[in-house]
Amino acid sequence: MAKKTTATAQRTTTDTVTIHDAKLQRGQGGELHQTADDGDAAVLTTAQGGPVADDQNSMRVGPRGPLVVDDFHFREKIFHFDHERIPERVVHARGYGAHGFFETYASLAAYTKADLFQRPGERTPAFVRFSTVAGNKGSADLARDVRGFAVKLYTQEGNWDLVGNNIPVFFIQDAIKFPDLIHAAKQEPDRAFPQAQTAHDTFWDFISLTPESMNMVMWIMSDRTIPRSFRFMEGFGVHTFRFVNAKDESTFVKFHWKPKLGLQSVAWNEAVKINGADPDFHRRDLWQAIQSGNYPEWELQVQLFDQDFADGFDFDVLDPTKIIPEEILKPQPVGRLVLDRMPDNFFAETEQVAFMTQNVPPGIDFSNDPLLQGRNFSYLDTQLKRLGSPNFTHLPINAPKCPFAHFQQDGHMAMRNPVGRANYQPNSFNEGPRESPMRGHRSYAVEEQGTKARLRPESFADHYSQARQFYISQTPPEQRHIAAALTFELSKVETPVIRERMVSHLLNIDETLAATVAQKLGFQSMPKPADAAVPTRQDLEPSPALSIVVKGPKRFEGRKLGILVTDGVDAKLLKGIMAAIETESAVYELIAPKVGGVTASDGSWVEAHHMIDGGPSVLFDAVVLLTSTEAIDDLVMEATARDFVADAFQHCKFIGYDSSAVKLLEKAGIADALDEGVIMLPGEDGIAGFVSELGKLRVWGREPSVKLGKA
Ligand code: HDD
Repeated sequence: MAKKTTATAQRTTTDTVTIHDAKLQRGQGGELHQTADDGDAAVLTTAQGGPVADDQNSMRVGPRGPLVVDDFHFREKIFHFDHERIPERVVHARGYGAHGFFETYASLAAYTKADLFQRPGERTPAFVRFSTVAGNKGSADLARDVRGFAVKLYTQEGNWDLVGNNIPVFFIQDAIKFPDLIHAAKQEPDRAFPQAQTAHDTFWDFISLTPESMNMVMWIMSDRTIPRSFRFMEGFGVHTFRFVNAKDESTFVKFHWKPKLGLQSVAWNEAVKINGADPDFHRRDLWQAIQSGNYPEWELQVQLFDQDFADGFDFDVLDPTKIIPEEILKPQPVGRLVLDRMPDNFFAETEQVAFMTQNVPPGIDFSNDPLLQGRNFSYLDTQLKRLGSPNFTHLPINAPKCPFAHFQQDGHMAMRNPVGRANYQPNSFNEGPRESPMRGHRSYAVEEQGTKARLRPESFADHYSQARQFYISQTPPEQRHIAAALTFELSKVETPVIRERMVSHLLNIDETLAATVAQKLGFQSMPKPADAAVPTRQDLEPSPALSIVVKGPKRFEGRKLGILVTDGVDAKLLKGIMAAIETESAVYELIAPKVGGVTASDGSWVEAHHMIDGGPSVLFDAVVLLTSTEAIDDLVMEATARDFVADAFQHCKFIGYDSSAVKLLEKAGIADALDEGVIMLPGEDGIAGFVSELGKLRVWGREPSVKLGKA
């Protein structure tokens, strides 16, 4: 006898079952269907709009027979699914975006006619996408990598895309090297690994053969490439651009985004663990902040300068591997960017958003930076490849929000089609838009001359001086992290000559750094310094603005406290800490030994966000241990609880604890090493004093003793 395998046979009992607020009901043949017939739900249709009677079972001949080809609903559903993916971005594949606005502080009419900078208080809608560069779309958030910081501003005179990074310099000086750089950085082509990592031979091979990358190398080996949150990183337009005013006068400009909450990064050992505990750490952070109304904010600052400044500056302002130190040219605040809304749909908005450096409104123009000019050529192509049609500007996320009119027509998926007879101009029918010499974009009328050739200017030849300046501008812990990062990355390089070549470059940057890395890599002798076209300048002053620690926050605002609680937790102390954290505009999450929560000393139930396994201390900026004499003996037996404390300690975090938690400090092996960052609560200055201490974020003085990142 044939087995009965239909849905009817498998589902037996009740006639109506509620699943996700929809109803399952039996059809005429007894099959179960999710149905809208007696509820508020919309009727499920095909893409052609036809109502669907059964979305659970494909059409077949008999209960165990073959499927039939006239099941158009099945065909359409599977066809569409098969085509859901579009190519991921060739770089910056993994990203996360949000909507917001840019608000102008004061008129910049003296410098630029760009409409968004004319009226104080004016708000321009914005969409921002943050990204990592090398990893594929599904890679982890805490990869050591540059972060993209791409801003689309929907101005009244067209979209302006400022497609920047969280680092103000770049690896290469000429866009023709970009494919080589990216090929070298991504997975090696034969083995397809490592994913989202530069710690491999091909990357360091290319870098060690490309001395112009050395300034960028210092930046990427610093903690800038392991940010704690998108919310706590800077953004940079990198290149020198031009402002052009109504009188057609030009001023050079560099763009900087400064996070209101200050800079913050994680430790490398922490990054590695975060990637395991929560590969979506940065996404979740942005999502949670915006959904809870803690809107991240950046100030736009501009460095403005003229040709005389450019001529007198130590380096070529067209060279994208150089900065203009803030101490030499102070950035001016000109507005703020606030992100206050997550996309409704990730694919429609974040995945399909198309940034292009060449999208500039009237009043903003390019300089002759060869990297910028090459980028202006590249970004249009990639959108066509990725989005599949020249009509990608018809997608709502890419469409301007100002009136627009042109004669571009047809093509795949044309959503907006011109009406009328004349689809060209000039025409005799007085139809369609006309150009406006007064309003339209005009490039700055710079006079150019020269011999056509493939060349690199002499003024781009100094590859080490600013790398040195960056290094000497860092605080001691930050310098240690650079040495440790270089050691780690080069330890993964299998080809000895590549390691040696890198150390020979480091010798031109800082001898102590080179010696530290060489010693850790086990060099028996030092290589010679790399040949340098220009000797490294020793006279450049340190620029404190280059340090993350110096630019850190003043308060714990915007950060997250992890509170480990057990049954019997002191209810009053816990409530006091939670209230103080809220007053600080920070957030907390509770971690308990079991899923669910704990019963506090006053008998109240305290709901926990995580069990210890799911809420390791790497997910928090500081931690508190609140337990009880009844619960502590069980707690210390949990390896995850001991790791929670030991990790927080070795990552130099502040740890608050109550007297019952002393045993946990002992079992975690830190009881003998307590310092000013491990604070018994409520503490001498009360809970408010403890929370104020948290604003320092890390006890860097502890680091040498725990040997975190000590190269
Ligand atoms: Fe690029 C994407 C930033 C050099 C070619 N780039 C891309 C994104 C950012 C940057 C943030 C992601 C945009 C998004 O979120 O969709 N790129 C930079 C910066 C550079 C830079 C700051 C140097 C200062 N890029 C650069 C060069 C080239 C490209 C020299 C090619 C000659 N970049 C691309 C691209 C991408 C891209 C292939 C991939 C996806 C996309 O454009 O939309 O065209």
